[in-house]
Amino acid sequence: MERVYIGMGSNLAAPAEQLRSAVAALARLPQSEWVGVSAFYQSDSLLPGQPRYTNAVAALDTTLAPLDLLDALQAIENEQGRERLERWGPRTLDLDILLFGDRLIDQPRLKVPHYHMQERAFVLYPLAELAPADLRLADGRTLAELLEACPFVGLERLTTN
Ligand code: A4P
Ligand code: MG
Repeated sequence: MERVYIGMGSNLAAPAEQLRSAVAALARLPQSEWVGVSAFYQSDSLLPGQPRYTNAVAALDTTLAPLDLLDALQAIENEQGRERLERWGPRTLDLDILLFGDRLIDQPRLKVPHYHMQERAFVLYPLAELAPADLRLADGRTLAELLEACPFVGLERLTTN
């Protein structure tokens, strides 16, 4: 079993509802054991002019191969009505593999750790609810160090999931 962290984001069609459905779908993945989900957080889109996002991080233990997990996540995105009209466009559901055990993956379809996660408050703060502070990312920095360099600005932690 390897511990996998999955970043979830939605900014269309009742985002919190989208994340709740995604949690239910992730908990049913084959060859996998559910670990848990962070609180939900709201923040403005990185791209101006888009609706606000709701984000969270989920953790599971899996024996799925990385590309099989990616296929399963994309199937869940598609089931929840994701239309890929433009890259970075608004979306009903985005599921990103943030970390996969301690693997470094650099394939055309899959790069792990997920790029830019080191700087994104809407990834790091929910991740910190599930992962140990001494978790080391690929570049050798710990989660605690990344959080220190990433102010909790513009994030709103919701009290109910
Ligand atoms: N891919 C490569 N590596 C991975 C990985 N680790 N996990 C490939 C998942 N997929 C990975 O993804 C495009 C391709 O990336 C996939 O086909 C897969 O093979 P996508 O989900 O279709 O495209 P995207 O989501 O538009 O791109 P991306 O790069 O995931 O977008 P970002 O950078 O996540 O930006 N603001 C806030 N507040 N919260 C957000 O969540 N998200 C975005 C989207 C912009 N602003 C945001 C947020
Ligand atoms: Mg994505």
